[in-house]
Amino acid sequence: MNKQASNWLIIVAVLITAAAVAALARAENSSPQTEAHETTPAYSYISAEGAWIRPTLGANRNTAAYVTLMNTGSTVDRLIGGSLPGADKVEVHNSIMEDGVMRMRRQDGIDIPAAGSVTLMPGGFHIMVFDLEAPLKSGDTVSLTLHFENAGDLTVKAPVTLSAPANQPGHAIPGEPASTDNMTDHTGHH
Ligand SMILES: [Cu+2]
Repeated sequence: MNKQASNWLIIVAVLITAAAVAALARAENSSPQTEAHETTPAYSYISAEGAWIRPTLGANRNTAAYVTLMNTGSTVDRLIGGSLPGADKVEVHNSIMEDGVMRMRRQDGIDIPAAGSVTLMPGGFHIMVFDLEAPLKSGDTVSLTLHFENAGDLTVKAPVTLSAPANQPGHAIPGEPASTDNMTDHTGHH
């Protein structure tokens, strides 16, 4: 075999090896999808921590949920809504003090800054849940799905509790009211 022919053989062998490595990499990436992946991405730059939701009070079927949202990405993303099994509607809200009265306003979204985080807590941003089929009781847990403009859907487990769990932002400080939210503000809201 002359030198030129053997050089060609080496090049062909290298190309075949590269193709085989690429095929292997593809095979590893296309592992079978599980149910959970439909709503929760295997990896996302958006993550959530310390979600919780208030129990319903009396005949009221509206409530509010809170969570800390983290963005490890390099661009801003936006929480634009959500869904909860058994709830008619989920909206993004803010609480605003107007003439000494706390009112709630629907928001188009809440920006989660690049490499930053936002904490939803009583008296500020919250996730408003409307018209639940059944009351929520303390001690239960719900699966709350959050819709993000870029990251898509993220489903979090949220315990049903009257105030933020200990060590979570918004946890009531002894001697201070647990919350300034007033759910009755939502009567006639929809
Ligand atoms: Cu609200």
